[in-house]
Amino acid sequence: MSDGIPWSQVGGWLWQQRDSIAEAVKKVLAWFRKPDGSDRGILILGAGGVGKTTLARILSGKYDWLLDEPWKYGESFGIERFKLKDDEKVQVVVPPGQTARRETTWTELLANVAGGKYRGVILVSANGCHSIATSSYKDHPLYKGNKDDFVTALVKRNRDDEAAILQRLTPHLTVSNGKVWLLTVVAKEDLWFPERTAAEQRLVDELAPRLQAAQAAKGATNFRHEAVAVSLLISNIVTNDGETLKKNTAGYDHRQSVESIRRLFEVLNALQDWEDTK
Ligand SMILES: Nc1nc2c(ncn2[C@@H]2O[C@H](COP(=O)(O)OP(=O)(O)OP(=O)(O)O)[C@@H](O)[C@H]2O)c(=O)[nH]1
Ligand SMILES: [Mg+2]
Repeated sequence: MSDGIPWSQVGGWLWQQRDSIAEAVKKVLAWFRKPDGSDRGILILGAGGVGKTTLARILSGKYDWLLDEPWKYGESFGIERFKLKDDEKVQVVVPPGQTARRETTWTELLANVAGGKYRGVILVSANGCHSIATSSYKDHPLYKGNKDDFVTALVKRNRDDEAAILQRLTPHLTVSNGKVWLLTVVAKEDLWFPERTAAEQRLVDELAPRLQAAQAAKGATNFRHEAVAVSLLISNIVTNDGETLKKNTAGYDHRQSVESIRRLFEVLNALQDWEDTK
């Protein structure tokens, strides 16, 4: 083990993390429910196959990151609303991310961001490692005869799309009414961990000018941004036919994944505290 934890203790260690994260999930659920005079929910936005539904399932306590199998990617077709059983007004709203499905759902949701309907927006990206729901990669329009070239082209197109989504979202935050936070989640760290320095730089370059505009317009009391890299689960990117497009990083283990989820919850708790500051 990398940092001196013997294998024999890993099971126990993971179990403890499970307990502490289960507590954090409870806290987040209570936060969603908190009556603050409004029914403002949380919007999760991002391209197709980045992990939005996965994240919403973790946040709403529907997915157990240690016990449940990572499921095969299936694109979402309509807006998913993760209602709390005992308070249907409080919602985590997740529109589908595939380009063809955006136009019918995103316009109104973005107008709602500007209208102050959400307490926060979680923008999910994956450093270009989006899942695809294609049978074989050879059927994909970007495939031109070579698999490596295809994966490179796909990752590049995905990164451009991530930048375009950020560009589309931020003006709505800048003009929005009231207090709002933005949490940038870069998911699938297990797939791009060796490229983390470049990934962080790209994020800073793309975010900085857009955040400055929102911060200047709204001020620190009304706008807050946080960013976190996370591995919600560990898995390869595979096509529906089972072809592997990108392998998870050798040596990236459950301990790192669970640590990243715990960091995510720490950030969410910090955002919750910030909401209460005047
Ligand atoms: N390796 C890895 N896979 C992940 C991670 N998070 C989610 N996945 C997988 O990525 C795939 C896509 O996840 P979803 O949550 O369904 O993606 P989505 O953003 O909701 O996609 P759309 O519904 O099309 O907008 C699933 O197969 C997940 O199991 C992660 O952190 N690491
Ligand atoms: Mg989905």
